[in-house]
Amino acid sequence: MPYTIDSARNIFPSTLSADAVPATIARFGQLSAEDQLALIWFAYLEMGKAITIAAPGAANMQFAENTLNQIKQMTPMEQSQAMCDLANRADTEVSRTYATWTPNLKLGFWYQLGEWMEQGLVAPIPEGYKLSANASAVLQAIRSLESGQQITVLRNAVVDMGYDTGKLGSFTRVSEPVAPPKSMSQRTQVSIEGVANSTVLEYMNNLNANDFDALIALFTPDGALQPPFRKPIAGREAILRFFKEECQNLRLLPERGVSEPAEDGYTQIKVTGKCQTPWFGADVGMNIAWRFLLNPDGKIFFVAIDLLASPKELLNLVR
Ligand code: 45D
Repeated sequence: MPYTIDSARNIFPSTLSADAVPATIARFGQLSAEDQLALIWFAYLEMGKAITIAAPGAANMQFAENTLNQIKQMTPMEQSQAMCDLANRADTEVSRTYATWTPNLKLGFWYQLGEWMEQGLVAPIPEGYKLSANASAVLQAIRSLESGQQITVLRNAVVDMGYDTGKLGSFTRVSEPVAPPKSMSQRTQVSIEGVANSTVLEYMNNLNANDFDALIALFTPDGALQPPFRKPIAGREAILRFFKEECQNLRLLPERGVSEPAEDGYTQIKVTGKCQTPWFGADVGMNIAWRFLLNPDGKIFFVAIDLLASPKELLNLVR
């Protein structure tokens, strides 16, 4: 029986992903907007002691600028309300605009608000704000996660805010500009212990070079990519858009892997290693698995990227 995207999702089923992340996000989502904002602010401050977040580039910020200035000009009460409205996914002008942004623009927007809150230009979380018991428990759960899982929880909290795009009707997505790929002389080549497959190596090298056109050519037209804790993104057009919107300047550091024949002349390859986001650079190495299913022509029919449960999983290469 030939593979479907659904059946492909089950290759290397013993891979343990970080279930604590979706579990924590689900608990977070049950809290009041005030608790959500305060909790994530406390978590953000605590993490900031150990890791440094990179300021977003100006090209990135220009799209959020109008909304940021609009908030800066509000009274402190209105500012707090606008932030709660975002967490509540309320139907407001700011929440509607926010909803049209890619994750990086949303993160950049909050980065700027955080700076302003610290500088006293935007209403801070009230001093001595007391978290509810549930919120304290969620904060404790976040503290116990490894840093790669912590920043994933934070990113998800930010991405989930704003008005529901499903209720927006037709709208234009707003994303940061796509920089040209790295020049050939600037590119690096990965090597992966146990894997010499050229498609997999080119996948890593092209993604590291932001060469999304060469990268998408490695996929079958009906291929799919499944990011951590998300449904598969299917088809070259959708995957290419995802690369341009969410994958600039990632650093993939694959370490080892295993390659074996699968049904119908397909090949399944699992690779483990680290991945760095431009937001935190080498401060945070996320433990990652890539689970590839290549068709008989060596094209990528499916690849899942999993955030691993623990560093121990980096050594789990069994079927
Ligand atoms: O006042 O092979 C709050 C793919 C509210 C592609 C805030 C991949 C309160 C294929 C929000 C707290 C992409 C899938 C303020 C690989 C408040 C592929 C501000 C994987 C001020 C490998 C909060 C890539 C702020 C991966 C500013 C796994 C929070 C990428 C900022 C993972 C949080 C990237 C930030 C991650 C989090 C990035 C910047 C997890 C960034 C996280």
